[in-house]
Amino acid sequence: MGGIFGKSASSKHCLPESNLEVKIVEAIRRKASKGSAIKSFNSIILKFPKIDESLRNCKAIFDQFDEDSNGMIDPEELKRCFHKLEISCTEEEISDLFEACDIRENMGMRFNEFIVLLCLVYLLKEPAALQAKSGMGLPNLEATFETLVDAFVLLDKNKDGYVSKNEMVDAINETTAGERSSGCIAMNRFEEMDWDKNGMVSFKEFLFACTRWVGIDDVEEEDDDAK
Ligand SMILES: [Ca+2]
Ligand SMILES: [Ca+2]
Ligand SMILES: [Ca+2]
Repeated sequence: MGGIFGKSASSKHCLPESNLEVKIVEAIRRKASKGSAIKSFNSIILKFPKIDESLRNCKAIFDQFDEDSNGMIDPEELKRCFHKLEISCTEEEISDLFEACDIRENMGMRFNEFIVLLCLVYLLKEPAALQAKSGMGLPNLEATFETLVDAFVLLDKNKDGYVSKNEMVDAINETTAGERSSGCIAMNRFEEMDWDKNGMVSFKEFLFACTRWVGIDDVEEEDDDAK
């Protein structure tokens, strides 16, 4: 799929890696042009307990769509999920999203991968399809996604759709003394967030980091990987 031009050996440096990545960056920039509802890094930190709770509540949704209860949402289950939530995506969009979020590459969405995927859908679909109806019909979750997008937009000071190390440092410098420890933690984790080590944190990388911070990815981390 999409392999018409083959892969030029070493050109993947700062270039967006896929169509989906391009769309995500565009959507983030669009949001950025409207400004962030969040004004400070402190308030992001303060919102974490609420984000945590909301994402955990999402487990029920995950379980509902994991029809065979194997702990993963496979491509077919995902299609039915989108249908049920009235998310209109083309087959290609669904498989792009799936591929982007299936970081273990086992053709199944784990809970944390599913959350990231839904949040990307929220971001990408928001202007057109979703707002017309009552969103995904998951108001709490959507509010959380909005917070996550706002948080990212706040960090992305130059509005290029990525968070650089300098932007992270700036955000931390803006925190008040009392919050500095949290800021330092965020700083230490910048490297860990930036998986592909290109010096930029993409929105997807940021989302996966958020699921790690609230501890969602260790819920069922170890149990059935070995099969
Ligand atoms: Ca399943
Ligand atoms: Ca930036
Ligand atoms: Ca990166």
